[in-house]
Amino acid sequence: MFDELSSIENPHVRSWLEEVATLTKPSNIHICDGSEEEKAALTAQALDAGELEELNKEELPGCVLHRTAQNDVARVEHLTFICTNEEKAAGPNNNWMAPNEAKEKASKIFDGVMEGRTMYVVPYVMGPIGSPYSKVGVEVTDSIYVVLNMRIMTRMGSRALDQLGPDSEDFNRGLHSTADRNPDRRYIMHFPEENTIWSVGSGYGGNVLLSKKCFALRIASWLGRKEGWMAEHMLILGIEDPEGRTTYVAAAFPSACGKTNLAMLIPPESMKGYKIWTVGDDIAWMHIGDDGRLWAINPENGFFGVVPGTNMKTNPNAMITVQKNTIYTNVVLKSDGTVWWESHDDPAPTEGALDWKGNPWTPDMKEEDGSPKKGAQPNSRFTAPASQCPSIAPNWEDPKGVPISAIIFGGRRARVAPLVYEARDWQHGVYIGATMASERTAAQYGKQGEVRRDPMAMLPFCGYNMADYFQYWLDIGKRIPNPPKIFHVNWFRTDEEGKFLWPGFGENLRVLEWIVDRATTPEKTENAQETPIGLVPTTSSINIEGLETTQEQLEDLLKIDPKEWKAEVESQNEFLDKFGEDLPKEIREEQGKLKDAL
Ligand code: OXD
Ligand code: MN
Repeated sequence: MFDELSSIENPHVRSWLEEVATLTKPSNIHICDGSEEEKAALTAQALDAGELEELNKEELPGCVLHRTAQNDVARVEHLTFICTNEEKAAGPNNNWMAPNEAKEKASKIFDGVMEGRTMYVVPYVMGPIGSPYSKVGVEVTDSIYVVLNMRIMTRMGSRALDQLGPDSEDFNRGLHSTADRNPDRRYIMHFPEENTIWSVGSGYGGNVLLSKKCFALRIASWLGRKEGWMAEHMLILGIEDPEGRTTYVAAAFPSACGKTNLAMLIPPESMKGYKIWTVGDDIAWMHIGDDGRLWAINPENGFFGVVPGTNMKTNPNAMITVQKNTIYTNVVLKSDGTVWWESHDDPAPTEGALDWKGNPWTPDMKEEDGSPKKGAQPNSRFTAPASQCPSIAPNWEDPKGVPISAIIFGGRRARVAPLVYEARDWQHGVYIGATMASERTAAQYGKQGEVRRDPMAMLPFCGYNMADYFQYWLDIGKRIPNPPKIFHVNWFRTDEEGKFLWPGFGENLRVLEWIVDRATTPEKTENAQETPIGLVPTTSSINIEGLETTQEQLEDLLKIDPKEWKAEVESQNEFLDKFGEDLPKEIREEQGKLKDAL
């Protein structure tokens, strides 16, 4: 029926594509091969259509700008659904819709949605080509912007169909249409029982690059539990010490808490001989290796990073990464064809610039409420190839991944959580991850000081009942003969006046140094002390030489205030109680131990 599809050998892929084409009724079908010629042709077409704008060829070779619709600039958690047969499988942490109801609802929007348009078929691999831990997906979309982003974020094209093989059914089926971008007809639906995703009505990355949050986290977390591995919202980095030994850690922080910056950290002057190797900045897929350790791959091929706040101080490696072959979304366009955003190293353009909406913009402009009018959308993004990052690990595409010695959880807390502490054991670590939280600050969104629980940074991304997810963490911990040590960090602790106590950025390596020391030399005991919340560094074991941080400030950074912690334990219940009887008893057990110790 669809001649273009006859070149696809795998009958399961072909019949699913026929089904999708029958529903969406495209005028053309294009099967992406991933070639340079294809990229050039699609880019030219998008430039012609005004979907992309070319940037300054000398300053930013191979870079383009895209502007989304103004009502379509972020992930939409309230329109994101887990569609399982049983409602309980989705849990109180997800919106649920019955699969039949979801398909009926979305089919009405998908019906004929590609009439007069081209349906792009994007086969892709998550993970290094040929890795036993990689997985194949096929995304169908009517957006060239999506195709070009997927080309950076995944290993896309013919090689994905080669990796899948002629008759495997093990691939993610992702259907996307930008449709009319009407928020009332926007749905991000996941069918984990069918390894399927339907996304309609949005053109924003997190909703439409189905490989990323939808497949690599929501669906993959489900598959991982079924198949005995873990899909986590974690960066992966290697810390090479002056002796040339590299230790790998994985770290989970809520969105917009600096994962990309930490993944690309540049050691401070005072720590010569150290080097940070970036393996991934957002997602880790982890398996138990033959040697009994936990091994991680980065399933992605690029970075989809938040732009504002990125500069030569916060993240020089990211700045270098985005100088070529990068898709910028919703940033300021300067008159010379280069780009700008809030807190860029260069001063704001005073003439001839266009804001993210495409309107003339100058930095003195004000919103109706008198606040400064931002030129770049606060969630504006860069999409850039990971291979361009100066700190990319030489082994980042090793099919077996890298061995993880430590898992680090973190949040943004003005008080309560110390700079760093270590879990006594895996079960205690799961409790620390399960009760992870971040405060919204004035500079962020929502009510200042409000605490949002975001267990393992997976609250928006866990594709099933989080009570079962905690249980899975507890269970898999017992199956890892040599599990990573678990830590918690907080770079954001403030003093009485609200000033940050810790310098952050490159200096965070001083904390990583302690973590590595703890994780790799368990026989050492003099560098940590037992407290009710876990093991906290002794004040002499965090190196503050050369910092302005005083010994008193370090003591404040490491202080455990029993009063604050008692309130913290109580406040955890508001979240934990949601899971009722399903919450693993071990979580309550750890909570009880903490309460008693306080
Ligand atoms: C992201 C997120 O885009 O976590 O990585 O929201
Ligand atoms: Mn993320």
